[in-house]
Amino acid sequence: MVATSVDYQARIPNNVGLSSDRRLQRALERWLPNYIDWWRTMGPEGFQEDSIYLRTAVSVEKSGWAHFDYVKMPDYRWGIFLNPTEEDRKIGFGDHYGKNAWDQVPGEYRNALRRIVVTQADTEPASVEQQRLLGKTAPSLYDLRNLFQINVEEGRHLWAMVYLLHSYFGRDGREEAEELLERRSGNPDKPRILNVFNEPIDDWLSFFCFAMFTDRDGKYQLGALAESAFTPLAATTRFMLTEEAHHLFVGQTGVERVIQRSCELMKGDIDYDVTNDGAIPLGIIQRYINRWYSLSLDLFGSEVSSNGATFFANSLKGRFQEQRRWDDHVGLEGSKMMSVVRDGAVATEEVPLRNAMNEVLRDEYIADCETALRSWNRTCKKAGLAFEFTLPDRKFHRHQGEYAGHFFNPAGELIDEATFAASQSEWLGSDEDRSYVKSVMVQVTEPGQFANWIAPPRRGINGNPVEYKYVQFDGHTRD
Ligand code: BYC
Repeated sequence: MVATSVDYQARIPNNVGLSSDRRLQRALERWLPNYIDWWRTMGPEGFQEDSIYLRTAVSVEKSGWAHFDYVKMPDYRWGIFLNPTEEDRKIGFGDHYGKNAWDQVPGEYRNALRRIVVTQADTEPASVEQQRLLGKTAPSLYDLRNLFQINVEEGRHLWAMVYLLHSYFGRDGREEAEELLERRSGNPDKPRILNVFNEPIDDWLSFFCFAMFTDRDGKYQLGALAESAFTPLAATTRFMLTEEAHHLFVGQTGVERVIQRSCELMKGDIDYDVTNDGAIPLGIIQRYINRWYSLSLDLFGSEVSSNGATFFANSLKGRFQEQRRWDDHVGLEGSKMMSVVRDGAVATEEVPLRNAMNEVLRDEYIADCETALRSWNRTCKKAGLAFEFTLPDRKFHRHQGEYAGHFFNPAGELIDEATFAASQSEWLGSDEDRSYVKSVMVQVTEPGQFANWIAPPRRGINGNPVEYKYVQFDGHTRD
């Protein structure tokens, strides 16, 4: 067992017995002020002295793990929590299948595991940086609070990964932890590691698409790491997944509320132009979906990946819900048919299963995204509008892996660069689309009121009404 009972009174709340490991405790307490400095400079701009109605993790029990109250963000209790794991945990996949799981990092896998932890860790502060200006244009107090909830929890996920680095990777781990606070989203000299985390998120439709599509990659990556033979990583990511569900909810329902509002204004007339009312046309929403979905597909890595094969073989990273969904956990037998580009045409090739692990995970992700699309399309149908949102083909607009460097239309047909360039704005949004969306982003701070481009949610947070005062501007920092 890695987890102990929760010590919530400690400077760093935790259930990892921090008070009994003075060296680690001191190292993390030294990291804490650097983290707070980073939060104050790179976290949400303004609002730091305001009281936000936030959920804080206080326990790892399934019921009652969270506490809701008003908190000033810099005072948020960023803690380290691991889900308890079974006493006699066995390895569930790969070459070490069936052997005892590891409480320490095996020397031969140290570099690979550190790389996985650092890559995961890097996304967390990156997303906070990407979203730092959004508060100034929040469409309601409800949405403003949800943004900050996500931001503080991404901060806590960084803590979770930094705990692993400090605790299990010695001096290298401590150096990596420092660097996590030094890289900056979008900075050409010291960018974040994965491509999407360097893309600006400067309007709320982008934010909702990011929480829908990019956070959903997080669900699958964390799910795969939750299977790891390295128990501390599995236990940490399992608890992160508990928090992650809310982020996906914000994304999926956020996009849905934008669609719903436009549909309401269209009153069944597919030709009605909702820009008359400052709402967002369905065509623009589709283009934003195309962009954020295709960017997020890149996060699964190459279709054919020897790294992916090694991670699986070494029992470091499994498949999503490996135990529940798969029978063969060794993966030496099967194969996967994959579309590849050969001699200027798309061909099908058979790839050994282990080399296709990134693609296996991407398949699960795509199926999950399709479910959300069906729900959005029901919203259009209910409003009597013959409009269907679609996901572009997985080969469209890719920058990593097999399809990078080639050009595809959203239907997945190989095209030449000039044809792609000619239709790029129609598929991925134009400067005009983006400046229009930005132009309707106005800050609304009256409890229960919403900007005209978004419908209110069905219900409020934690049993409170939608018109609850989710943010109190004690600090008068909202402008
Ligand atoms: N951008 O075989 P390859 C989340 C690199 S999101 C830039 O293709 P591999 C969150 C790769 O590192 C979840 N580089 O792929 C969401 C490798 O580099 P090196 C984050 C990329 O190794 C919202 C090279 O290309 N978690 O939590 O299987 C808000 C060739 O490698 C990209 C994780 O990612 C890219 N998109 O990598 C907040 C889990 N893709 O070694 C949070 C940990 C690949 O040649 N990461 N490369 O220098 C991993 O498991 C793997 O590293 C990857 C795939 C999934 C990224």
